[in-house]
Amino acid sequence: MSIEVEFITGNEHKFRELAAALKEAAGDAVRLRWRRQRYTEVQAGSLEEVVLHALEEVEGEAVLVEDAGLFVSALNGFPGVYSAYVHETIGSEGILRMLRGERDRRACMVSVLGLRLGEEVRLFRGEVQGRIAHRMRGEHGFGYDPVFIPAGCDATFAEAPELKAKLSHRKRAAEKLAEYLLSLQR
Ligand code: ITT
Repeated sequence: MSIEVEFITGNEHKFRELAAALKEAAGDAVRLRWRRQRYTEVQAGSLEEVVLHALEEVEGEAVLVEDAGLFVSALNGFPGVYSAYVHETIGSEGILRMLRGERDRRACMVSVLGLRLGEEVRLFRGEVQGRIAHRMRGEHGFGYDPVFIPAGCDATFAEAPELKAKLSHRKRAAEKLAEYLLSLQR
């Protein structure tokens, strides 16, 4: 038996990364389909609230949405829930500018996946700690990947996609999601 889930996102990178992570964690037991659709991202205080609101808006029997963000310690967690808007406006360069001269480069990337299966709603959170590079590095990935270096590493996610596939916030959230979906099939 396998479960088919529709991942609703306008971002193809997110779809590819999540599909690969789920495949690794659940094999053929979970099939992820991509529904390329944008939905309203409410202005809220947490990624969880954004996801819960999105799940109220989208239709479907087995649907998944994700809200992700970059939380920079020296900026008290900014851009956080505003990550998409900040990326569209000032980009990763803007984050580098705000951190110019700052020694505390710590940051965290977070993914919150929201699943609705019939009436049941579940959230799965994944985090990866790291730091902000001093300049943009690497060609792979998307979003803030060129400036994010996971803890214990020297390369940014954009320089080392294999590293991102192994330990990203999305990978960690996907493992929790896979565990839940597999538990339904036992
Ligand atoms: P949706 O259609 O799924 O909302 P999105 O690209 O708007 O796609 P988010 O709102 O979840 O995705 O992402 C917020 C911002 O964080 C956005 O600018 C992304 O590019 C960036 N981001 C998300 N995941 C990332 C990742 O794995 N690495 C680097 N940046 C990421």
